[in-house]
Amino acid sequence: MKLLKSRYSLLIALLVIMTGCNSSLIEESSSSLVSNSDFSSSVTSITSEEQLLSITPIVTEFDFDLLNDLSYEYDQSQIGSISHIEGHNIAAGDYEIIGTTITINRHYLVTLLPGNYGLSLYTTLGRALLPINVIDRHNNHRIINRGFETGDLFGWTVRTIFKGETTVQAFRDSSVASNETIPSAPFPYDGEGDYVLGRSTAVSKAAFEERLGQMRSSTFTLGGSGYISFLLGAGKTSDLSYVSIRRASDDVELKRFGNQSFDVSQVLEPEYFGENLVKYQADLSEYLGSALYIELNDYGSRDWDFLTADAFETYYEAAPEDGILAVDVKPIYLVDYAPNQVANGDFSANLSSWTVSNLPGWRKPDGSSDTFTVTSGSLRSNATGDSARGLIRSSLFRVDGSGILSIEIGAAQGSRYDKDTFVSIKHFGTNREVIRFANNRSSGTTMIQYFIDLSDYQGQKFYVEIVDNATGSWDTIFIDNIVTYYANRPSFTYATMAINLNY
Ligand SMILES: [Ca+2]
Ligand SMILES: [Ca+2]
Ligand SMILES: [Ca+2]
Ligand SMILES: [Ca+2]
Repeated sequence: MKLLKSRYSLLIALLVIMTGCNSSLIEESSSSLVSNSDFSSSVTSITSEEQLLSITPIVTEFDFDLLNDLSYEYDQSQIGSISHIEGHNIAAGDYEIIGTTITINRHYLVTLLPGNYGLSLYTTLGRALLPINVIDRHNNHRIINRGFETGDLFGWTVRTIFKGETTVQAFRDSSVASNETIPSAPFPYDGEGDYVLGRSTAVSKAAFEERLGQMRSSTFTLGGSGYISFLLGAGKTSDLSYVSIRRASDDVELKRFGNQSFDVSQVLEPEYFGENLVKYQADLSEYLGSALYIELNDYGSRDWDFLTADAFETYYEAAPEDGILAVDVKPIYLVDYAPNQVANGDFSANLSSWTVSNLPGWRKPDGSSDTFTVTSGSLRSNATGDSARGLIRSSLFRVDGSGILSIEIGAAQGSRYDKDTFVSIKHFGTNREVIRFANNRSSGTTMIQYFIDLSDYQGQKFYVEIVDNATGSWDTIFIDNIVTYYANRPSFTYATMAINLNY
C-alpha cells in the first residue's frame, strides 16, 4: 500500500508539472491521497487522455531587447507528423517548421506581454507543449526595434509620400547601417549597438538626399517618468526632416523634434559631417498613460534633407541624465479661430497673417534668410534671388460652402520643381498633409490657377504652407489669390485641378 501511494504521488506530481501547476498544489494533492475517490476526481480534472508528447526546447526566452526567435527540436518518430500550432492568437505564418526544428517568429512574440505561455503543438500522435517565457523589459512601454539592432526596419512601417514612387522612397532596410564610420567621413555615427538608421552607401549622397518618405514606429503606452530619448543626425531643415510624436487615438501630432544641433555654419568646414548622431531627451509626462507612436518624416530632397537616427528609448523610471533637451518645433496656432476665407490670401496686406518659419535650416551660411516678399501683388520667394529658400505658413481656415479652394502659382519650374517648390495644405491638429502640389502647368511667371476639392473635410480646419527648398534657376515660387471659400461650386475641370503628389 505504501508503495502504491508513492507511485500515485509520483504520477500526480508528474501530471501537475506537465500542466504547469505550482508546488503548493502538489502538496495538496499528495495529502488528498487518503481517499481513492478524492484521487480520481483530482486527476480527471487535469486530464484523462492527455499524454503530452516530448519536444526539446532550445530557446524559450524571448527578449524584447534582442528580438530573438524561439526554437524547439523534435523527433518525428516520437511525436508523429505535425499538424499545426495553436494558442494565444498564433497563426500560420507566425512559425516555421524546417527539418526537425520549430521556430516561433519574433514578429509574433512582440505581440505577447511579459509572462509565461504555452503553445499547443498538434501532431498525428497527440499534443506537445511549447513553453514561452517573455522577459519583462517594459515591452508595452517601448517600441519594437528602437535601435535597429535587427539590422533592418523590422517593427517599423514605411511609406512613400511622392507619387507612389518607391525608387525615391526614404527609410528602407538599406538605410540601416553599421554603427561605424560614416560613408566618406573620418568619424563614426556614434550610435548605440551594432546598427543605426544611417545613410545607404549604395547611392550617392545627393541621390540619398533626394528621397522622401515616412517611417512609423510600433505603438507604445507612455509609462515610467514620461521621458523619452533618441539619437538624431542630419536633417538640416527641421521643417522638412523631423521626428513626430503622435497620439494613436486621434493621430494628433503632440510634439515635433528636429536635429536642432545641426549647425548650418559648420557644413562648409571640411572636417564637419552633419549625419553623426546627437542624443536628445524630451519630457512627455503630460501624456503619461497615452498610446503614442513615433514617426520620422522626410519631405526634403536637397542638402542634408534626410535623417539618421538610433536608440528611441521611451521608458525611463527617472529622467535621463544625458541628452540635449529637444525643442518642440511643430506649428503653433495660439488662436484656433478659423474663418472660411484664409486671411490675406491675396497678399493685399503684404505678409500680414502669414508666418515665415524661422528654423535655422532655412538660413544661408552667412545667417541671412530674406526669402519672402510681396511684389506686384503676389507672394514671391525670391527676395534675394532664386537661391533664397524658405517656408511660409498661412493662418487657419475652415472648409465651408462648396469645399472648393483655388490657388494661383507662378514660376516654380526649376529642374526638380515638384520636389523643391510646392504648396502643401495641412490639417490643423494632426498637421497631416492632405495635398501637396506643384506648378505642373507652369508657364514662366504667368500665374496659373489650381483648384482643390476639400469637400470631404467640411467644417475642419486647415492651413497652407508654401515651400521653396532649392537654389537654382527658376527655383522660386510665386503665389496669389488663395480663395478658400466658394459658396457654390466654381466651374473647373480635371485639367485645372491641383495634382496631389502625396500618395
Ligand atoms: Ca542601434
Ligand atoms: Ca530627403
Ligand atoms: Ca494679390
Ligand atoms: Ca529658391
